[in-house]
Amino acid sequence: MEQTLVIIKPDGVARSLVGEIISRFERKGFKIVKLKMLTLTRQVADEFYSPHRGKPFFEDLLSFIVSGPVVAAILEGSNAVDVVRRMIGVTRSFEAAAGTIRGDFGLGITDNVIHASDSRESFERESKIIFKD
Ligand code: FUP
Repeated sequence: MEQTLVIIKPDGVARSLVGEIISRFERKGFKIVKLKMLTLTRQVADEFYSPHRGKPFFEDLLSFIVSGPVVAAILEGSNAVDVVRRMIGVTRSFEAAAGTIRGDFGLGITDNVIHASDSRESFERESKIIFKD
């Protein structure tokens, strides 16, 4: 069965959306395999977002993701990567479709409520960084 990683970002946690968001994944049929709250260090954040190094928004992205606790989960279910990406909506929350997590709960780009792995390869890389154990 396929797995994917989601991270409820500092804005989602600060706005008390953790239960709502996790509940959506449970109701959809995903199994929660791992779940934890943590605050990323700058070093871990830099590694996590390394594919974006050098982009104009990289510094703002790092500052934002370390600004407060996040909730990370590994979800398991059929076609988890693609299904969860559809459930979160497009990057720019103000353009995300109603019914998606970003579409229903956000307006921002950097502060867009949730991260989800965009491929099996990203999941393998990202989950090793976030769940080191
Ligand atoms: P996504 O896969 O939808 O999370 O989006 P990307 O991988 O393209 O971008 C990763 C993160 O960088 C986004 F969640 C938000 C941030 N970002 C910006 O802050 N500005 C941009 O112009 C693009 C992305």
